[in-house]
Amino acid sequence: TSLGVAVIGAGRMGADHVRRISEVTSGAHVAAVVDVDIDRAKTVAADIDGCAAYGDIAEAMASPDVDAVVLASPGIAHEAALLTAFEYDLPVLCEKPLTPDAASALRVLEAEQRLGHRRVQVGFMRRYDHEYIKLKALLDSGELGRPLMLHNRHRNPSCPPDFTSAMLINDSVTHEMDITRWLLGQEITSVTVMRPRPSGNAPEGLADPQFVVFETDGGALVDVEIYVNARYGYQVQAEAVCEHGTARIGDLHDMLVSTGGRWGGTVTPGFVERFEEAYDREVQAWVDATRRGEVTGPSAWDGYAVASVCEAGIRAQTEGRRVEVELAERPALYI
Ligand code: ISE
Repeated sequence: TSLGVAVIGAGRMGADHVRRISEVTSGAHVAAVVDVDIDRAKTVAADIDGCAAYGDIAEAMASPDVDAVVLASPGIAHEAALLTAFEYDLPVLCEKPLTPDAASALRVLEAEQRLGHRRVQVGFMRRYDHEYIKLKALLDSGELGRPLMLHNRHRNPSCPPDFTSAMLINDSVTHEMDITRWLLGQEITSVTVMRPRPSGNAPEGLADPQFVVFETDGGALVDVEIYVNARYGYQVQAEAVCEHGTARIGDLHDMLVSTGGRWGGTVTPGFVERFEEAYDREVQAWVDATRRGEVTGPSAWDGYAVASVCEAGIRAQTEGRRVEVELAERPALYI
């Protein structure tokens, strides 16, 4: 039988997941759309046969039509929604961040442990991008030897008007925190943040771009250039430098055109387009695992670990120094 999904949050990501589950994913349907703004929920639900709209999360979760939850509300609302989902023992695909800070993420971890089984997959969709998957397979094969350094570039054409200097770290670089831990199979132990004189494209007062350095417990060094007002498009690249070779992703062009004395391809306009296939694969993998009664993919532990690295990152940014990451011990449920 088809999995009945409640999508919580009818904003950009929520509406995109509603479309995806309805049109792309197999084995699932959107049974409910939930938003504090009930009119917004109704508008999104109206396009889907048999889909209910709710203003209240618990009410939606109590519905017999709801088997699982996609959580796409703002991060600040995640903790309460996750704890409610645990009460109903529902599987949740939780958009990043798990929660906005490490203390609340730890509370979620503890609640999931009390439940006794994993229920949460965190929406770090880069792990489902075919280029990152290839890079991880190559690194895991050992063919290039030990990874020494990882260079990352993360560029957005522009940022939302309310974007702050801290958000470059905890909204954007958060993806590199997860992908670094996943690619290398190592924890990040310290963060340093440096910044050049801000770009003239950036709104007044925003420290954009920034240059972030991670150290890891495996002795690797990782840098991230984050530039959220790069204008020309959305670009995410990574290069691993290993003992016996290097591997680089994110240059993929699906067509090269030569004309007028120049050659080139196109740059994707935003993350929805760049990672479209990754999102599709992520949601399909989540639905398939859920129907088998399993939970796979990035866990609440990964969400917590990234929240801890974010905290060190924000301190490193404001205090202008290298800050060590404080990480709790990894509970047995996540080993
Ligand atoms: C946004 O929240 C994302 O998740 C995108 O993947 C990232 O590129 C962007 O910088 C963030 O603001």
